[in-house]
Amino acid sequence: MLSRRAFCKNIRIDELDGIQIDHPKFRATLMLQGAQLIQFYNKSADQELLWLSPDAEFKMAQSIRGGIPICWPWFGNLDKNPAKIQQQMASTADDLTAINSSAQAHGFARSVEWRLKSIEEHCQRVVITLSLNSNDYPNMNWPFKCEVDATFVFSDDVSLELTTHNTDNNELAITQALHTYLPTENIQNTHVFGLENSTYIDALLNWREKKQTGAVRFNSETDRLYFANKTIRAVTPQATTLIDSAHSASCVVWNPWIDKSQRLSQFPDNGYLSMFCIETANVMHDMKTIAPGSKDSMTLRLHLA
Ligand code: TA6
Repeated sequence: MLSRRAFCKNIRIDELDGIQIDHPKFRATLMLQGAQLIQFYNKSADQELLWLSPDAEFKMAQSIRGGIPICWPWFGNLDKNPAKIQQQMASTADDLTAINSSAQAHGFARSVEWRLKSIEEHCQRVVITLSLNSNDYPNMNWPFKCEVDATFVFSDDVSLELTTHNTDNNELAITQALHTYLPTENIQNTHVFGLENSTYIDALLNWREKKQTGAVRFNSETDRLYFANKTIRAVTPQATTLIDSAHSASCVVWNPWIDKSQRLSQFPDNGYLSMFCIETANVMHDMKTIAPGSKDSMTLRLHLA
């Protein structure tokens, strides 16, 4: 772990280690488990760009509710993924049934500890890379050798580049998402622009395909996989956040609303009023197939308008 640096210091919250960065432009908290950014505060704008559940727990092998969980090497429930993703995990139909029932939602990267690969501190920005490799998850019956890097560039804004390096001799298929939790002072006065006229799969309507008309608004449980790759503008009463992505042509929009809020772990019953998720992704047919020895990246940039 780090020795004391200009802006970065080691922290521990309950069972988990992390890095706290206090820079003239921003403050951020990055946990080693899951390479999970749980807080980013823009000092000049006096704005928190991420939402962290007030009931968040910091326990080994359990994803933290909030910030930007990294969903990898699959998104959501394995059995809702393309056949290629599922078949990588199992050679027979029986194995597949067994795997689908036991595989954790959103993959395992968010519940294992990543290693600190590098830190660069500059007067205008701080760059931190955490990495995960096959030796870090031996008991996840993930049959591939690969190295994953999560590179964060912090300044007035924050970018995250997730790079998968296939170091195996076989082709690797993944789905993935940066499951970004955003804050709002009023979910019913929150609008998401940039997805107009795009196609989406509605996970609450039997995964039926639909078309978005106008801005996305929230007045009930919302769980949609959009296929679009434009800048997304999330407008809340307190701020407008721009979400730019690269090498991603899909994005998940989610709010649990009342009933699901009561079933979710680490989530207050009224949590749905103060958060929503816009998840930069490669899901469904936007999955990535990586040849042996090749690399593939997906990038997210969060900034205030
Ligand atoms: O991204 C939306 C979603 O797949 C929802 O269906 C909901 O399950 C959410 O992710 C949170 O999942 P988690 O496993 O973090 O509770």
